[in-house]
Amino acid sequence: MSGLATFKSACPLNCWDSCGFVVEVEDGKIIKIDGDKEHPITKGKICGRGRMLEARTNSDQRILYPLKKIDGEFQRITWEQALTEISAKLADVKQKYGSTAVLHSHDYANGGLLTKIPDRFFNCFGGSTELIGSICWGSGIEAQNWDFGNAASHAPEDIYNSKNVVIWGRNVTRTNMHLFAYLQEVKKKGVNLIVIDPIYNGTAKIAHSYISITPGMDGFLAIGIMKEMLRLGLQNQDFIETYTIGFEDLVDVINSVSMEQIEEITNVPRETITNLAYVYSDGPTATYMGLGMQRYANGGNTIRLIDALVASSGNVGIPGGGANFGNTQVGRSFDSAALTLPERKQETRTFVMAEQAEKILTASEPPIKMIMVSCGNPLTQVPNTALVEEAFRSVDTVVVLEQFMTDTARMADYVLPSATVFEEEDIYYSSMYHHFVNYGPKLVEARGEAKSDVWIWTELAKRLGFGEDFDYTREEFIKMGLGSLQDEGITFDIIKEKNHVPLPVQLVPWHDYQFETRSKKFEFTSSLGETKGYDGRLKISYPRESIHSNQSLAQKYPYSLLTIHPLRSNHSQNYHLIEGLQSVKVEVSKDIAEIKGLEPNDSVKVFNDRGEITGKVQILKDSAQNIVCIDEGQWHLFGGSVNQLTSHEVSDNGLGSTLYDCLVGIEKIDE
Ligand SMILES: Nc1nc2c(c(=O)[nH]1)N[C@H]1C(S)=C(S)[C@@H](COP(=O)(O)OP(=O)(O)OC[C@H]3O[C@@H](n4cnc5c(=O)[nH]c(N)nc54)[C@H](O)[C@@H]3O)O[C@H]1N2
Ligand SMILES: Nc1nc2c(c(=O)[nH]1)N[C@H]1C(S)=C(S)[C@@H](COP(=O)(O)OP(=O)(O)OC[C@H]3O[C@@H](n4cnc5c(=O)[nH]c(N)nc54)[C@H](O)[C@@H]3O)O[C@H]1N2
Ligand code: SF4
Ligand SMILES: [Mo]
Repeated sequence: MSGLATFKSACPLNCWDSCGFVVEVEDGKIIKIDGDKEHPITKGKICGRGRMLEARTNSDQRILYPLKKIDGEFQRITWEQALTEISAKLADVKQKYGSTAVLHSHDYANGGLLTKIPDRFFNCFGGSTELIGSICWGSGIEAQNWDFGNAASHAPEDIYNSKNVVIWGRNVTRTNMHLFAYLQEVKKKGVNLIVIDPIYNGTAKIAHSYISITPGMDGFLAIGIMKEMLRLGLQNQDFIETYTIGFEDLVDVINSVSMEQIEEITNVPRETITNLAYVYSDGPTATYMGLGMQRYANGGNTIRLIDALVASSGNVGIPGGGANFGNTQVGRSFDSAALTLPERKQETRTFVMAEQAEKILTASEPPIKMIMVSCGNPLTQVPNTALVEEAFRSVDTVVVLEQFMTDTARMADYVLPSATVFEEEDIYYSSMYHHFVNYGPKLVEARGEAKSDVWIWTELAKRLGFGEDFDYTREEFIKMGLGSLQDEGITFDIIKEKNHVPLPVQLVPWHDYQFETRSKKFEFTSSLGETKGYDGRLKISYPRESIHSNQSLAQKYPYSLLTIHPLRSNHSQNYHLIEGLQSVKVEVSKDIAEIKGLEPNDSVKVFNDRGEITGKVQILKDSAQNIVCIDEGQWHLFGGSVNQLTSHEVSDNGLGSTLYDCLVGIEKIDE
């Protein structure tokens, strides 16, 4: 390609918004990224993380050649050597220990359909140790599977039908900018906007009410609202009687706790709770949950109690309502099985994602002998960094497919250079918010010797004797994944032509009240939970690290550490590229600043039994008490990941993390 040209493309980042792009290319180089005004949801607006993909492609820090660590130093090797050695190691491990001695460690850093290809690779390999659940949203998705049978959100425009909107623990201005645009719009039209969050964030600024809450206690607030609803007779009795099961179990829970206890535990005044009962009964009321509040030991139960509130107030299945958490109907539109060939695996073992380090260290039959990492940076992002590091170091061979020398890549034995979004063709979507799939063409050649992940898995497959399973072009793979969507007119050609195409999902989920649970009803008491060996009832439950559940720990470490998502980086992806991000910022609530005598820019250490991190103080304008907040994603080079402090214990329904369920101490230090 020569000269200047513009093309439509798509953001690949793991984000609520899945934006449409317009990309300028000059002489084979990405020059600029902007929003596609014709995208029906994202409407020409994109965030700085999207724009930074230009720097991520052109940066001189990109990894451009295959690397092998020899005597502790990385040396450039040829692709032939890398692929031959890695495939020989895979074959050897499989032969000696079985294929489950290989772990595929990944997250969801790229929203392209073809990021499912490694699953095809490992299935055809005969199986592997797979990660299940998610440190991101595992407990909430599992909770909604228990309640509704699936996690589905209303289409973005459905917010126009709402009378009230409750933003419950979602940091919309930072993480979900197009929802923020809708909020600004509906607010002008008179919608009542409420924010419930321990931190007074950007969204709280435009809300009619900001309700600060003690972290991890949202389930109690939901119980309080339902208690007031029942006292005042405001619940939707018709919906409860016709379309739900288990309400009587919920009533037992509601009756087991007093309003005084709820006020004390949540630190939300009774009057506010009563007002919320009216808000929920005088709908339609849309609830947009974030992922923060389910990263606690009681996170699944918390989301289930909020679902229960939304359901018992009659806000399920109606325009303008909804218990919006994730939107997995989007991802489920695709034919994953055709792409990943699950029937090909002969053996399998699963580790819950949050627990991968502990499992690596304790696995014996077989032990983990090799780890392949793609689309993830576990040494920074997975909780309990010290344990993750110990686990990864204990394994004979670690191979990382990467674009940059991340903390994880740095400790690998082989690093394979991966192409970036504009260097390969794919289609992109997010199962978090809207239901449009976007087209992303190949716009430039991959730099240096970087290759697409699909190419890397294909070359390894050929050397391991199952090359025929990979003997397809990218286009053929994409068509495979489109599956029956093609019969509904959603073909690859149409996606290419239109750039963004709506998937056939329910725009108002559950409008027919046909739930996907076993009873086909909304389940206050979950049969799926029971099938999995849990008590399927809702319950009273606390975070693992709180004054209510562990008094001595709370005396030793009195402050709640929230480790929320950074504004200018998707997780760890931009810290090395933006100078202003290369230090640790420790935000503290005013009460802590007062007690500890902290001023802005003071140096502090934040610590608990798992680790310690140092940084510079900023004081939160408004928040719940006893809050310390450090953005996640920081690199070891610039002060280190806050996950040095977080716990790898899983949440109550087993598939999520407890990243925010973390008590710490804080002290001023001399610099
Ligand atoms: N800028 C930016 N945007 C992103 C990302 C990013 O890294 N950077 N990552 C993307 C990804 S992968 C995800 S999962 C989403 C996450 O999107 P969000 O869910 O919006 O983000 P989080 O940072 O997880 O936390 C959200 C909010 O939860 C609040 N919170 C924490 N604990 C509690 C609690 O106990 N109760 C209540 N009510 N609130 C609580 C925090 O104060 C914060 O305001 O963002 C996506 N968008
Ligand atoms: N303390 C704390 N920890 C957290 C969170 C938190 O809120 N607090 N949030 C959690 C959440 S919500 C999430 S989703 C996870 C995210 O965890 P990760 O997905 O591991 O985080 P990223 O920093 O996005 O790292 C992804 C890496 O994948 C690489 N990458 C991007 N695209 C590709 C590709 O196409 N191929 C390959 N091979 N590599 C690619 C990037 O260069 C980057 O280094 O972190 C979790 N960790
Ligand atoms: S990171 Fe999210 S908001 Fe930003 S451009 Fe990408 S999809 Fe849009
Ligand atoms: Mo996430």
